[in-house]
Amino acid sequence: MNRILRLGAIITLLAPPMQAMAQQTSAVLYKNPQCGCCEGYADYLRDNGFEVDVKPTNDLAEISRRAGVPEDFQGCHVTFVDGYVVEGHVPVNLVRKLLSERPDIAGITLPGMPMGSPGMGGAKEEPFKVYAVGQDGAPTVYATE
Ligand SMILES: [Cu+2]
Repeated sequence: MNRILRLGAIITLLAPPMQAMAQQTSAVLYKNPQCGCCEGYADYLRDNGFEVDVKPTNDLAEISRRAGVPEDFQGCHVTFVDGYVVEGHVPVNLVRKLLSERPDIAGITLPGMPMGSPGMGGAKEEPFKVYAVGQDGAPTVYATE
């Protein structure tokens, strides 16, 4: 009896961390069928512990626009993660910041395909300007790095 109780206590203690370890943050990434750097970004997220479902589509601009990312601020792929939209080659520390702080915005975007950004390759030429989208009014700078 005593032993069973103790075993129960051990299982109760162990259960929450084991669950947390098993739960990866899952993401859905839409990309143009031909886009290679988009696959690079999906792999980058996977390397950083995300579970990524890649969905090729020819309606990328429309999906992004509907998610709250204006045309001028779009990247080459759009990722939906934990209730937010993450557009383009956004560095993962900013994705984590977004998901932990949970601001009242639709998400963040790194417009275009800046050289040296995650999944793009090449040498970084200038600081990455990541914008917050889906608030009232135009996108604002979320972070520069
Ligand atoms: Cu790209």
